[in-house]
Amino acid sequence: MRNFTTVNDIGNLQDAVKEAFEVKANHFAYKHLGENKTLLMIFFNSSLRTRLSTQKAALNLGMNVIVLDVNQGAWKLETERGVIMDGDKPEHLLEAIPVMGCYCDVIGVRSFARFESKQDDYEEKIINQFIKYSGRPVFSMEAATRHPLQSFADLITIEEFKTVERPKIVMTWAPHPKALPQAVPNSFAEWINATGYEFVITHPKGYELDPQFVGNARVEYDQDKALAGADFVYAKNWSAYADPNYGKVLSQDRSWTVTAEKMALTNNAYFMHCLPVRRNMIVSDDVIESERSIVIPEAANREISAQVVLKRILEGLQ
Ligand code: AN0
Ligand code: CP
Repeated sequence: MRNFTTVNDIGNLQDAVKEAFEVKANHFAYKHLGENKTLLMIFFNSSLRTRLSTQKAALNLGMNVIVLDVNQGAWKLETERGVIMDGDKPEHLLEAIPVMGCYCDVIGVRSFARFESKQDDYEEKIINQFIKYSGRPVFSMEAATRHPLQSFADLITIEEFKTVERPKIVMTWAPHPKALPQAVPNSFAEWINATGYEFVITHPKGYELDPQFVGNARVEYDQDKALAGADFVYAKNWSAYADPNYGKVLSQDRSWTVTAEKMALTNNAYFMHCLPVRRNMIVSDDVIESERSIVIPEAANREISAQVVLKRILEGLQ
């Protein structure tokens, strides 16, 4: 594997999940693969899980790790070409990227949607420049439109907990006070569509996702109907995708919060969320604390998804 930004980069999903279970059974089986190789993790945005789990995965593989928080201590970066740089940004991404590439073997990038230009976000302008100009394999730690390490961990978790061959998975929008990217729901949809499981997406009108991610999923505007018989409930907030409201919060309707009443409509479903989660906005305290909440094993699997991806990238470098 060279770069990892979408489900297409992972190849056969069953093989990837099998490899994940092997890695999980023995975290240190490949501890020499990363010897004398350096991972550089670049964060344009905050992170708890991605930061820790990806570092841990790299350490399990024997890699050295450097972490750069671009907004804390590095020069502010201009990202547009042609700008007269007389403002507050002393360095251009077009120098910064190849320079960063000089000091490492593999690069992970976190760069959320900025909501300044839908076209720039959906063309993945930032991470694609890393791929083009760094000279190194690049993987997404959540880019503008996708969060594939999260979706891979979500799939591993579903495979661990499912009790039927073809579970019903419901992804529900839930309210949040601030505008969040569509990356997590886009990516989750892309990965679940690739499994062929029964998949329903539910959200208020106006929160339709990009059709390329919705794919063959059933869209149901009535949350109660969507939840009926669900085996897994995947909650997430996202901002509007459709024009003219791209990146806007259209509703904070708390009747969409995942409560015990809502979970009672399901087939005793497991509750999932990528975290961080705002309690009593997205999900009630009792649901996230319940026995059916698998948010912690889901987060634990972030180490596994990152390790499979890093392992495959390192194998490509041998
Ligand atoms: C981010 C998002 O919704 O994309 C990261 C989730 C992993 N969430 C927040 O900014 C709260
Ligand atoms: N789920 C996830 O990516 O969490 P962080 O934003 O804390 O990395």
